[in-house]
Amino acid sequence: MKCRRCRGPAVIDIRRHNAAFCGECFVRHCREQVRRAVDAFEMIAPGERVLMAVSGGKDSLAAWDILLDLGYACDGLYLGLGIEGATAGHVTGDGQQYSKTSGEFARAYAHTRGAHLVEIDLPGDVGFDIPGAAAAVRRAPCGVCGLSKRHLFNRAALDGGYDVVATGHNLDDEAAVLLGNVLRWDGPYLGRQFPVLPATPGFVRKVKPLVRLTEREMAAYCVLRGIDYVVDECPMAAGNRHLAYKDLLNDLELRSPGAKASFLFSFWERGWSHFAADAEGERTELRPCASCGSPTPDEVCAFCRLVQRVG
Ligand code: Q46
Ligand code: ZN
Repeated sequence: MKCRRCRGPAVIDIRRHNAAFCGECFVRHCREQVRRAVDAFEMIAPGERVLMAVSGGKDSLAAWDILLDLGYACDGLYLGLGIEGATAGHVTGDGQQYSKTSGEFARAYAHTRGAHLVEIDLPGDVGFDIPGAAAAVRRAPCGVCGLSKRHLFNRAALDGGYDVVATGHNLDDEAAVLLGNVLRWDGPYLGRQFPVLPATPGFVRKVKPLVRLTEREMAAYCVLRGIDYVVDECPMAAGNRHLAYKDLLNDLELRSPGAKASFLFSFWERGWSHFAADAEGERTELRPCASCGSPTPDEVCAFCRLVQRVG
């Protein structure tokens, strides 16, 4: 197996591109894929400040590394979720240290790279952890977690004067979400599934620079670049429907290399625009949350309601 670019010995092959790469050329290839995604979807304009949401996992640390190498002014944001075994039944022995360990990886990367990491600790700064809040409001942990992340990422970006929040969602994540949305033909969700969500009053732009790269490629990238990351999945993800969709898509990809990328990118090229109006139609009058001031259709925003109910 030879590298497509330099003809040296290859270390990774990518069947959907029908190509193999040596370590150095693979790192270049990953940067190129991010550059193409950023350009094609107009994710980041020159001079804008980016806040990269890092979990300590491979995807977000790789994305941060690549954005820095591409020359973007990009700080990291780590949100401590307090997933350390607070609720019996959800968390296994291995998962008890999840948030602690993932925070250490995020800090270690920032330190070696000399990059700035903004930190928010849910238990310390807001007063609850994800397992505890989920139990208190009798909702699935991932629902409570997603709501908290959306709110706090946006707040941190506004407070810090950032133009864009970037997240580490990769091609596998997006294809799995798309499959779920298509199985239900969920118009509003399909209309909102795009690599860029434009800024609206009170909300900064949100972008997904890794949409052209897979999980496997991001793991290889981190190994080749010497980036240490938390290998365990979040213990709350077990039983998550998206994991089943990922397995299905991986089976399909084995039989038909390129099927996953084609499913996702054809949707953005030809399908998405048909649903954009569904997402628009959902938008109602917004007013400032009585508690935090974020735009919301209700008296108090969903996050502040959560804080009130749990507190
Ligand atoms: S961190 Fe949060 Fe994920 Fe863990 S609790 Fe669920 S949503 S699985 S990306
Ligand atoms: Zn090469």
